[in-house]
Amino acid sequence: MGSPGAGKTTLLLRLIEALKPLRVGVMEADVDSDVDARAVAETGARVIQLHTAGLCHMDADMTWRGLERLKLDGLDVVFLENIGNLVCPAEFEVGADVRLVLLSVPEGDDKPLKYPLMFEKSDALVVTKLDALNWFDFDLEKCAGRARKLNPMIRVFPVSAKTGEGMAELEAWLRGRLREWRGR
Ligand SMILES: Nc1nc2c(ncn2[C@@H]2O[C@H](COP(=O)(O)OP(=O)(O)OP(=O)(O)O)[C@@H](O)[C@H]2O)c(=O)[nH]1
Ligand SMILES: [Mg+2]
Repeated sequence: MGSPGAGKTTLLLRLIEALKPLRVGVMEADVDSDVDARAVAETGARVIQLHTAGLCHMDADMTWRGLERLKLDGLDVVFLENIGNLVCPAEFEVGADVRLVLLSVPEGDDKPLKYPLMFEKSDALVVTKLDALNWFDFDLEKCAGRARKLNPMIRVFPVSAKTGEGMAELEAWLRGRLREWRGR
């Protein structure tokens, strides 16, 4: 989850490579177009594009139907990229085991104050576009503190999909979550 342009698809492209040999499936949800699904398809990952007919979020039923279309055989993990929006996607359960919210440096460190539900409902805050930190007044500590005040359990991962900074920590955490899930 995250605003339009926060870097969701770009991060996914990185994760698909980083998580190999795990086989990743992707469901791209958008109001229109299939540009994100096309970008993901170039990696060789199995991907489907979902259209929400103008809705600003996915819900559990739409996700379930998407999974039926994607087909789970041979996949180890499925990512759902929700509609770009910091409000609605937090309000609807999609049945995900792990929820990530992406907040990019140019958006500003005040977003947990303005869109609290998103940060309350997420397991991890991924601060993206870390390579842009020198050009914006983004205070990482303040941002993380604001998110933790809303959700003391939230994990914070500052990353740059461009330079790869911070990606190893996020990848390790995701692998750990997957192992936990398999051990259930
Ligand atoms: N500098 C920099 N740019 C990035 C980074 N990650 C993504 N971008 C750029 O940010 C823009 C938006 O990235 P996307 O991955 O399309 O964002 P998105 O969240 O999937 O956008 P929507 O699907 O439209 O909601 C693109 O121009 C990316 O190249 C990063 O780590 N650093
Ligand atoms: Mg996208």
